[in-house]
Amino acid sequence: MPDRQPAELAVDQASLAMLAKAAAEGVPHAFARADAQGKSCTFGTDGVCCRICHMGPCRITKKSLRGVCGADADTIAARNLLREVAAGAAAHSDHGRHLVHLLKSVAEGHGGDFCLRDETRLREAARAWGLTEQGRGAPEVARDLAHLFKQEFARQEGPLETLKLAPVPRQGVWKRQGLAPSGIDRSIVEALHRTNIGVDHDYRDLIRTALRVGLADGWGGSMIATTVADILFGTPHPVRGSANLGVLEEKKVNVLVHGHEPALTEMLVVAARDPDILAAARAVGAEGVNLAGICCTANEVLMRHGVPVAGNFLQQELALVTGAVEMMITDVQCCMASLPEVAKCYHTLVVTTSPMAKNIGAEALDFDDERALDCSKAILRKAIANFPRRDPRKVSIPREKAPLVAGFSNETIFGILGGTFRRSFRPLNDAIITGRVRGVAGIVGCNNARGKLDDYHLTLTRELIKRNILVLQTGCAAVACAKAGMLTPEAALALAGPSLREVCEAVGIPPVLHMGSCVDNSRILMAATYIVQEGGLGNDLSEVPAIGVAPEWMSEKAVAIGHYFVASGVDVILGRPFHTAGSEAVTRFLCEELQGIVGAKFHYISDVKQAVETIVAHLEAKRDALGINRKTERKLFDMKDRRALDV
Ligand code: SF4
Ligand code: MSK
Repeated sequence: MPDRQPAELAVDQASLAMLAKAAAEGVPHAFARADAQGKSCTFGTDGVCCRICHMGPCRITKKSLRGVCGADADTIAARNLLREVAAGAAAHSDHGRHLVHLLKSVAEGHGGDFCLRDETRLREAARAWGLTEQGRGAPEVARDLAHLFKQEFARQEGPLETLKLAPVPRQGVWKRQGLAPSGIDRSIVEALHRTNIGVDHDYRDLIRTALRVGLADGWGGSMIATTVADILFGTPHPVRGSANLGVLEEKKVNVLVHGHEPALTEMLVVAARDPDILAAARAVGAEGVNLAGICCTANEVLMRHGVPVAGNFLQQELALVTGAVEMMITDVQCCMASLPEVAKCYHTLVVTTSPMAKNIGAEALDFDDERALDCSKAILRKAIANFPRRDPRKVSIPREKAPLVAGFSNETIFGILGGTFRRSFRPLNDAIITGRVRGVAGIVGCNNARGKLDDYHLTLTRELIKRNILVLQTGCAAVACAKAGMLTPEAALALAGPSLREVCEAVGIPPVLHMGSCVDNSRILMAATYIVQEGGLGNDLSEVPAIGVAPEWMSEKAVAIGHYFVASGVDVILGRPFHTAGSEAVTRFLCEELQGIVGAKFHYISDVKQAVETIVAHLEAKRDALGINRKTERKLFDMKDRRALDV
């Protein structure tokens, strides 16, 4: 059991109750394992342990300043960081690739139960990527778009087409600095090549490569994943939902979806409402099937269907501790290896549906895109058959669940701000220019078992909206705020500063906007781009009063996200540092010198108060540079002035 006191582990009562239950029932979990790990090895934390070849592992110490091959702390720390970025970019981008394959299948008429749900988004995307769509059928356009996207993965020469979505001056920075990536796959492969023993030893070059790979993720793989998901499953619009472990239902068959890929889950949503499935549930004494989610698969189906969210990353085991989950369906990314072990303490079945994400103790189920609905029904029938095995003595579902509003895609924000016929970001730009909104903060990323679940996310979000800063969120950060009730317009407006509240009430948006899953950080890139394109707030992303924050991050994907934000000209605050402390040069390059290369840099800030001060100072400095903080004197015109007007 954890060494830390319960109050040091989590903020929300539901998690604390399940941690207490787990302790009483001897169920393992991440918080206890984090404490059992003890203090992390400083060679690893400092990034100066190298396992790249078998003359090592080598560790850099005061006595031994180089590894066997001669690599020093700077090379080793930068190589390790680049490998993390490559792995994170690979995860997001492979997710995008799977969706592109599905788009192609649907366009060619063998996508089974899937369809092109959002033709408007399809045509907009086709135009954005320079394809002709007018006068052509949707399947034909979709086939061409799928082909173009596949080429983006395979491209061997020239920059990614998708970079053209960025503001032109930013494209110029990438070109001048040699940061524009070619094919997504090629960028990742090159990163692995460069970090082999005996290749790239210049930490500056390695970090520049990390920025390039990050761009291949953010503007490439992730952008493609978001776009195709919208085309296939629908672009999100505001939708009501609820979050926290209290969404589980005592009288229903509880099925949790967990991971990141939305395709199967889309069909599970349909299958869970099927009359045959409901009848099967009733036949075993349940009142129905309750589908809920964990992590970003949850965010995907929340954004599109209002499916309730049971929790974020660190609640995946705690959800099973309720004893009320018949089945957890995992796909890819962030699904803990421990799930089958926790499930064994109850009656829960853990199944995997991705051929690349198997787990000992979990049943691997086939999921065939062409028979998606049938597969989904078969999976649900298995969960239903497990309901009679539930042990009522072990069931305890926390009462906590909070209402929320999610679904803020850019397409929706355009509509809300400008109306159907004059879709525009103008009201937001005007609010920033007049100072009623001081700027925009994207608060994103994971939970980390080394810290206190949700604490940094919630404190930071509260403090920023109080200071009239609009907050955009994705991933587990958004779920943290959802659980705290901060994703309802009413609650968040009550916490917002007076001028932010006034703007939000006038245009009809909440001060904290849930924009989706972790691949949907691409939506935040595009939001910043639309602000630039709307005019009045600079010509490049680096001029916009905006900042990215990953308070409780843990995943390599977050490392990649940080790099594409910074490479796009947006500063990033990390609540815990990268593993680079063993190299002053690498840390200085990331946290100071990148400013001169891409116009943005990283900040390592573990103290939330300091983060708030840094964010406010950063946004105000951007405002000063734009000249929008200057007070212009109001002059009342008299008749003489009016006559002098040359109209
Ligand atoms: Fe050691 Fe160099 Fe091999 Fe790394 S690459 S393990 S530093 S010899
Ligand atoms: S799920 S990557 S813990 S945000 Fe996207 Fe959450 Fe981070 Fe996984």
